[in-house]
Order: sequence, then structure tokens, then C-alpha cells
Amino acid sequence: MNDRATVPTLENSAFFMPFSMNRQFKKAPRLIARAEGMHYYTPEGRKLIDGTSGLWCVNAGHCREKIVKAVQKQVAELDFAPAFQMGHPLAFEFADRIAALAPGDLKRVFFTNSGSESVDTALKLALAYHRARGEGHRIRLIGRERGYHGVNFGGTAVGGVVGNRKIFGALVAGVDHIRHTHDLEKNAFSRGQPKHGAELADDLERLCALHDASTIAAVIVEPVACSGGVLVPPVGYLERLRAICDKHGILLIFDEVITAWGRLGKPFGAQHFGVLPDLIATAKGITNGTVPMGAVFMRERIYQAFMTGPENAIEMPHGYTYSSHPLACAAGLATMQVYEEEGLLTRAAELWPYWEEQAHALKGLPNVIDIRNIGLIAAIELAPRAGAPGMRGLDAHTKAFEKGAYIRVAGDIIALAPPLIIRKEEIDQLFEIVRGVLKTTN
Ligand code: PXG
Ligand code: PLP
Repeated sequence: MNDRATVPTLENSAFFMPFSMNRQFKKAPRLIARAEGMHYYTPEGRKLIDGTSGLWCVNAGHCREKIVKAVQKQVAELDFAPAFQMGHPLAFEFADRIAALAPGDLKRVFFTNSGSESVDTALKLALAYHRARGEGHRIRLIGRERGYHGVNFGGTAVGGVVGNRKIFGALVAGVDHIRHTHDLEKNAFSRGQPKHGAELADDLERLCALHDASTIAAVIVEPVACSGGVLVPPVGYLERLRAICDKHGILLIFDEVITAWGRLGKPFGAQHFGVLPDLIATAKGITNGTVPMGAVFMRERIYQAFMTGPENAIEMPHGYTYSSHPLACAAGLATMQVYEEEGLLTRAAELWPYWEEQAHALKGLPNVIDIRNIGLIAAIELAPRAGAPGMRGLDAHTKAFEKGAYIRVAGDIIALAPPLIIRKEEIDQLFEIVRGVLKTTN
């Protein structure tokens, strides 16, 4: 036996890292050991500004005392409680607390443990809702090109990032996609919502004509497609999608796993855009990323459609062992308290103009072909290297880590979405590092 087989090292570690370049990483790891507020710290103690809120989830900043304490207290008091045919008080309290923040009559809440589970739950609710009302012929689910809806089968199927789909077979039957909204020729360097492209929503009419609208159960879109490269919806686009869904009796699902919990300056993206969907999938910032949790919000008529049979029947044969986990509910309640006390769910609206200015000041740096922004999100799109798409983005990611910033890249697109507690000086620092990265990335 050689030493490598018996002595575990990072390079031969058992850990199959998710969405990662395993072999490359294990040879040259980028480890994080500790976090506080706006920053991560490496094991050697190097400080990194967190430019993407972990994975778009740590909206109140890291290791917030109130949330830490709430989780510590909860784990010692009630570690786990079954949620099927049983309950614990925090689950009801937390559902009511977040329902109060939700738009319109999206006041009923189904708990999950992640964005992927929220998406698949929303899709199942949509199908079951139509069936409960005698429209079981509505079996199709429509996503959008470049959309990201997590990694479970339903979400992968409605998702539109080719690389995330192509190796997983036929996925789910009855799925189709509308066109994405990215159009650099017309909309490059837009500030906020781009002007051109509302008519791209009419692509849904094409699918209604092709499949017949009566076969379509739901359309799912991210109000802002974040993972797929920060694609901001054109002015009027979401309104038009809503109108087409209404015309044909199709449910509209907003996947707000990233856009909810203050990212666009309102609790939910739907409130920022003034468009009311029928279901909203959330996760991430719901617990500030501390304990895994997701939640699906639905309109009253959807909930009521399930409350019609005999009272001694299970209305929704769906749920997870860890739905409404006590630690997640405790973390979530403390998170909402921090959001409220510090005004974080509306802070992105205040920072927006400054954030926008600093982001667009990068125009003119080498290889920058677009800069776009909305709420406390910005993307810098780089021209791909000839024959090596994604490599320039990867270099930028590594260089940023060396220069003191943690950022995400999607191919050659740098995505920034820092914790909502960020101060103006820290916005300057973050963009200064990105500027240095762009100047030295050829
Ligand atoms: N829907 C949307 C819109 C998301 O952004 C999911 C569903 C899935 O959530 P879970 O919790 O199952 O991962 C997401 C997740 C990135 C990045 O850097 C984005 C996500 C996850 C990891 C990385 O773009 N989004
Ligand atoms: N697989 C098996 C064998 C199970 O017993 C369960 C849950 O009881 C699951 C999968 C689903 O796990 P979860 O509820 O954590 O999603």
C-alpha cells in the first residue's frame, strides 16, 4: 500500500466536490476557514471580501450573533421534530412571519431544504393544482433558455443551461423552453432593466400554438436569471409573460431563490417588478445561508384547491424529512429579525445608485463587453478567449482570490452580489480589486 492510499491528504480526499474542477482544486486548493460580516478568512488568516454573499445566500453577512445564538439555543432544546402528522410551534410561527412579507395573496408556505427542492415542489404543486380542479390535461412545464432552477430532475429539465442538462439523459417528459432575453447587440451596458426585448415574452405564444395552451400547466422563470449570467429582464417583459399566462390559464412560477430576501431592494423580486406570480420558490437568504432551508409560497386559490376532499385525507402527498426543521426555523426567525432591525430587505434600493455607478466605471477595461446591474447585483461580461470559452472568467476568479476578493463567475461573466450590509467603502474596495483583476487578465 502506498502512503497516498493510507494517509488522507486533500489531493486524495474522498470528497467529490459539487460543481467544481475536483482535480485542479485538490492540487491548488482555495480554502476558507472562518467568516465574519463582509469577510472570509483563509486558514493562513488572509482576509477576503465576500463579493457574492457565499453562493448568493448570506444576505445579512457572516456569523451574525443573533442567528448563531438562536441556532445554538434551538439545537439544545429541540434537535429534530417530525413534520408529517406532527408539528412544532416554530414551523407555524416562521411560516406566518415570512408569509407576512410575501406579495399579494401568496400567503401559504410549503417548506423544503434547498432551492432545488423548492423548484421541484413548485412544479409538483402546479401539476397537482390543475388536476385537483379537473384540468389534469395540463401536464407540460415550460422553462427558459439559460435559466437555472437547481439540480433535481424537475429543475434540471426546466433549466436552460446546456452544460447542466446534456449529460443527464432525457430528464422529464413534457418540458419545453422559451427563448432567453440576453441581447448584447441592442442592450449592452444597460443600467437596470434593458430597454429592448419585451416582445421575447411572446415566445410563450409560440409554444401555446405548438402544444395547445390547454396542455401547459406552468411557466417557470427567474425574475433575474442569475446563475446563467445575470440576465436582467427587459422593461415590460415580465408583465407580458404574466398577461399571456392569464390569457391561457397557465400558472406563472417565479424562481426567487436568489432574488428574494432583499437582493432587489424589496423582500421579493415580484414586489420590485410589480408582477404577481402564482407561486414563488425561495431558499438561500431565508436563513441567511446558515441552515439549509427553502420555502414555496402560493396564492390562496392554489392552497384552497387542495383543501376540498375529506378532512381525513392527506392533501399533498409530498414533503421532506427535514421540511420545517427546527434549526432552520430558528435560524430563519432570527434572520428575519436581523433583516428587519437593520432594514436589510430594502437596503439594496438605497445602495443601488452608488453600486451602479461603481460597476459601470469599469467600462473600457480590457475585454469588458458588457456591464449590467440591478438591485445589489452586477455582472461584468468578458469576451471569451478564442477557442477557450470560460478560461478568461476562470483566471479572473483565481486572480480575485489572490488579490483579496471572493467572487463568482459563470463562464466569462463575473457576477457580484455582496451581503446587503456592505458599506460604500467596501463597495469601493470590491470594485478596486475587480479593476486590478481586469487590468491583469489577458
Ligand atoms: N433556483 C435558482 C434561481 C437558483 O439560483 C437554485 C434554484 C437551486 O438552489 P439550491 O439551494 O438547491 O442550490 C438556485 C441556486 C452561482 C450559484 O454562483 C447559484 C446557485 C447555486 C450555486 C451557485 O450562480 N443558485
Ligand atoms: N430514500 C429513502 C430510502 C427514504 O426512506 C427517504 C425518506 O424517508 C428518502 C429517500 C427521502 O429523504 P428526504 O425526506 O430527506 O428527502
